[in-house]
Amino acid sequence: MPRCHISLGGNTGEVAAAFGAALGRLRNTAGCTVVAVSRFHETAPVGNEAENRFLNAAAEIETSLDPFAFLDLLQGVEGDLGRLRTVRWGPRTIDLDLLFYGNEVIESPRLVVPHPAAWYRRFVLDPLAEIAPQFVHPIKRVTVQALRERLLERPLPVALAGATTDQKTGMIANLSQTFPAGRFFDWDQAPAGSAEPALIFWLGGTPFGRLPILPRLDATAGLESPADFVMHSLHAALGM
Ligand code: A4P
Ligand code: MG
Repeated sequence: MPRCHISLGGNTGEVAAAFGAALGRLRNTAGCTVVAVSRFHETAPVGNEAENRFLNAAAEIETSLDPFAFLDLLQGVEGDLGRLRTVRWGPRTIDLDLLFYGNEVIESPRLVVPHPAAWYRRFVLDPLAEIAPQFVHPIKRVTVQALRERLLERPLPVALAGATTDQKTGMIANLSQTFPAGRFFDWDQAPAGSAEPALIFWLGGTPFGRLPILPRLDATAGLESPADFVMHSLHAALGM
């Protein structure tokens, strides 16, 4: 049976109780075995609307459900628990994301696996590294432990690629002020053979496919602007 990993997150209401209830629901589902659960980590919120600190965790599950049926299950559990609100009209208490479904790579409108942000978010990797340090990311081709450790370097080397030199220079100045824990540079101006940074944010233009697979990250793919995407991703990568 495929080995799956999920992340659990929440920042409203009785989150630890919601995590317990969600794991209980998965344990009681035919075709699902909860193999391991991480500690519950308190993490700094990433993103605009998030204010309260989050609780995050990871779990390993063996399932005979196919990836879409497994996503249906996770969304059903999210929906049921979200309705059990401790605060009336309060926002939902729990977010369940499918990080990995064995070694499968899926890119459909409803489901992207591996979860595209799993490999650079400390709030995902810290709990996941407790239960699956040796699991190899099917696209990045390094272990979960290595993905986490490469984010610990300080200052964290971060490159910008694509767009124009002026755009990158402006962004690098802003980012250097906002994130003293990072060291920012223009990938397209870096001398040949430079060491690979922890992250390369691609801003469009030159071909994405030319960038090294491990650190590359498409900042134009999200719903937010590339600049906001870079900010949020750095918050998540630096664990702040
Ligand atoms: N979807 C596609 N692939 C997947 C997948 N692998 N797993 C689709 C789960 N869902 C997947 O999900 C939106 C849509 O993604 C679904 O329709 C599903 O078909 P959602 O759960 O409704 O929305 P979401 O997860 O709240 O949105 P999003 O954009 O994924 O949020 P993020 O980026 O995951 O951010 N800070 C801390 N410290 N800890 C957190 O856990 N979480 C967020 C949510 C922000 N800041 C945080 C945390
Ligand atoms: Mg989600």
